[in-house]
Amino acid sequence: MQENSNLKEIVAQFIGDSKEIDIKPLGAGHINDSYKVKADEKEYVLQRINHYVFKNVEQLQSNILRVTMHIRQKLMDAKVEDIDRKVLTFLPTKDGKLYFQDEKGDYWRVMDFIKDSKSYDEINPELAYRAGLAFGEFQKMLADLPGEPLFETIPNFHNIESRLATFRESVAANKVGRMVEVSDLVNELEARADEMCKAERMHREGKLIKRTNHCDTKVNNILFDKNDQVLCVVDLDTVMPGYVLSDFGDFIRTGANKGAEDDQDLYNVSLDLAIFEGYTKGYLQNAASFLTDVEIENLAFGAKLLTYMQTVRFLTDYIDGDTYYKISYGNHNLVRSKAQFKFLKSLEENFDKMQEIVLNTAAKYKS
Ligand code: GN1
Ligand code: MG
Repeated sequence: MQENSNLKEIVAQFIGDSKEIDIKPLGAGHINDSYKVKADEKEYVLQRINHYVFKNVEQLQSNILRVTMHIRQKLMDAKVEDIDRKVLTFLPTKDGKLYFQDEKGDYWRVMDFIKDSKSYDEINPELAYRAGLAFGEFQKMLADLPGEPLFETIPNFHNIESRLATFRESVAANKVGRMVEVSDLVNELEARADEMCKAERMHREGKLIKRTNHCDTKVNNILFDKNDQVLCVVDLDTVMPGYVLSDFGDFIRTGANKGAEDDQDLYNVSLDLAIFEGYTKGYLQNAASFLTDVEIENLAFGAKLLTYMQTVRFLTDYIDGDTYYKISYGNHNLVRSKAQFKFLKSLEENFDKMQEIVLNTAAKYKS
């Protein structure tokens, strides 16, 4: 953790000097570092933006500003109460910028902390239903974002063809000699590669469109209030154009897994169909009206694709010697890869049921 006195100076760039200030680490993101700041009774979130991952912080923050302003306007138009807890508010620096770059070259931002909020790593079908409504609403609100499409804050972020190309380079380079351990898993992934590239093919053929997506719909990126009602969607770094099946799929990957993303006990890892059903119902209740048939028909595939993609990404990082994701122990990325692959197999076993749930639910909410 960064020296606290440094952090205080950084916070002062956004809120000026405070009489009393307390700064503690917050959350469990794999990329950025987050801190909770309490300064003279007000609470904030301070984040160091990982600029090795997000190479253009200016564009990143400009996306986030456009997205939060647009949502705020929608909430105001709809006369929603308590708007400050329903959309993130970023603070400008003394110089009017949305980030501060320190002398080491690190990038920082500050947002208001949303009071009395919590997030879950494990949820139940009712909460999944509410999360589905929230992500459906999020896409709906951003459907008419004016102006140019958002920047791709990470180019080809959810493009599996590009992820596989990188993966294959890492396999061939075998930089740290870990290939012997993982060759079976590599073969399993290669056996599915063609199927998984289906979305990119459909896009090229003009059949599958891109919309403004969240692109990190992890279950813990939804904030709930003390009565378990959804407040808002957070972690907007990757909001960018993408396929809706990606957002649907990433929630199922994280929210509908009976085990953890990095479960060491693969016995724990499998699909919870009731959560799948809850999320599908919430999501389609808000989204069925604007989705195309092709988008709907591929939502369940999205769950497989995003789980597959995450397996590929964790395994690539393991083979490269752990340069991207924060890890807590030596073979953490390998454990993550195996747990994700086990979840993929569970999705494959349940695929027909998932597809049936999606199609039946869509029929109910369409028109
Ligand atoms: C990263 O930092 P976090 O936990 O919000 C990653 C996601 C992955 C996720 C895996 C920018 O998200 O794409 O799905 O880890 N974010 C980036 O848990 O790579
Ligand atoms: Mg994230």
